[in-house]
Amino acid sequence: PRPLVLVLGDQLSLMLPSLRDLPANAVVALCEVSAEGRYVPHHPQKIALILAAMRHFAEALRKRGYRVHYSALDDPDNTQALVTEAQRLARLHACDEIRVVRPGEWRLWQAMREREHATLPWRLLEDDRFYTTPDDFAAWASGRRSLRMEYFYREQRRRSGLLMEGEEPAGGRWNLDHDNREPLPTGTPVPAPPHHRHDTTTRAVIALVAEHFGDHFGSLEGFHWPVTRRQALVDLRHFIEHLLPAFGRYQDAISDSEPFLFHSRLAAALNLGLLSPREVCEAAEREYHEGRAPLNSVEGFIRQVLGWREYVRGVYWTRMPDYKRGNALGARRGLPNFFWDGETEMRCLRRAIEMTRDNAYAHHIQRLMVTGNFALLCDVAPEALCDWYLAVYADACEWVELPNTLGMVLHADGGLMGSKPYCASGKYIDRMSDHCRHCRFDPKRVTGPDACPFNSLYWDFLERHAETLSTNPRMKLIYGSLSRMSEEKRNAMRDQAGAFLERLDAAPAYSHARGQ
Ligand code: DLZ
Ligand code: SF4
Repeated sequence: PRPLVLVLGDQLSLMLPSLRDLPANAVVALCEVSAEGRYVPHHPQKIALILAAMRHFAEALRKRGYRVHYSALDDPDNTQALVTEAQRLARLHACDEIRVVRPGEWRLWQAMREREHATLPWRLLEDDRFYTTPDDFAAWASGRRSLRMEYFYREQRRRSGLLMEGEEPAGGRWNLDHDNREPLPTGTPVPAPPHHRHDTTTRAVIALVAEHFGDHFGSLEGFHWPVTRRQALVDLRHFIEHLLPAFGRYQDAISDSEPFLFHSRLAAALNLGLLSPREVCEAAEREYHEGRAPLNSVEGFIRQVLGWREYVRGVYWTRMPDYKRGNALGARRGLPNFFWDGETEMRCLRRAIEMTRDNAYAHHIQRLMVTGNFALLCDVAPEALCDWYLAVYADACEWVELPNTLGMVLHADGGLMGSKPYCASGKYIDRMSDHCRHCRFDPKRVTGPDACPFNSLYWDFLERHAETLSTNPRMKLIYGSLSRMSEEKRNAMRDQAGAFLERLDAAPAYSHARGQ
């Protein structure tokens, strides 16, 4: 047999199962295709990151003696879609099968699986770059009524031995989240992220992306992503030495001026294959054992990688394709136009969107409690918000983006992942950030021209969805407060929110949303 091994843009690891035990005549293919850049209008930095990392990875493979065919975006013969391009290359090199590791998206997985028995057959291999496979997750989930991440995570701790003292969790507690909710005190210095020098390959890719995808939302200027394993390791070391100790405390903080705070920003490198989850978890654990980072930081970080990341991937692969159609709250609104240009007077939203435009990144709590919370309160359709998150974040692959957005942010999976929606009023944002100081709205007012829109939207959301949410035991307290409010106050809030939503709907559609 003579296989063509297709390596996708988010599979850039030398440990990839399809690269092991290859016959000497095998051809490894990497394909830059415009279809993958456009099915949602990806942020130009995200496309540049993937293409630059692919080109560097192809070089690394060649150096190790692999025979590589690299389809560049502007090759005249390029068919510009992954499946057709792999088939073209297989024929070109007289290969009799195409091997590929499970891709990160149902759409591609399905297209490849349909060709398993074709004349030129596709062979799908399991991706073992994770702590768990979809089968492991299915085995854990079977027979359980609820799929709470916390129980999955504890089992992962036991299985991996991370932060374990015998049978017990290190420090006596599984979860130290309570210590991880401090706002950032004014003037706290935040270490600057490492800057990677752009070599000729990276520079060429940035120019190529500007030419082909320059009309997409997002700036290319501040491109700072690691595009090789070596650069990714520099970022890992930077996180471990300079950010991890304070990561826990300020995990939920939001800053008007600092886009990265103490977050690792390692997700993009992890999701592309430049780093492995094991090496980052083990590096963090070491800091705890050597006394250089506190347990709340290390546990918080390991929970994200060993717990959440594996958990959402399990949810994705065991629930697709139905999962993507979930819309438990019947949300139908289109995405507000300012998600594409930041033109809003709401300071917190404006800054989250500007930071997204500049960096192809916003941290977890901006995604969940600012842009996400706003979309939840306004009944934005899951599909519209999910497409936006998938497009604009450098780390977004559908397996991780979809459950986080549709399930966690929008509660559109009916509570499979989260026991209650993460809805919050302006009070929360005011407590966790310094945005409100720079905002023309007042987070303490609920009605009137200066009132923070989050406040009336919050109560109006709870009223609109009372039938679905008020019986939820975790929402009891808040529905109690709502029912104690006077009819007059409730009417005023309803009017305030209604007028806001009307204005939102009246704004003209933004024509560049899909790069037209
Ligand atoms: C996101 C992306 C982009 C923009 N371009 C490419 C590409 O040209 N070639 C490629 O192999 N992969 C690309 N990707 C990543 C794929 O979309 C990704 O592999 C699937 O979405 C599965 O996660
Ligand atoms: Fe955001 Fe409201 Fe604060 Fe303005 S007042 S920054 S809209 S939370």
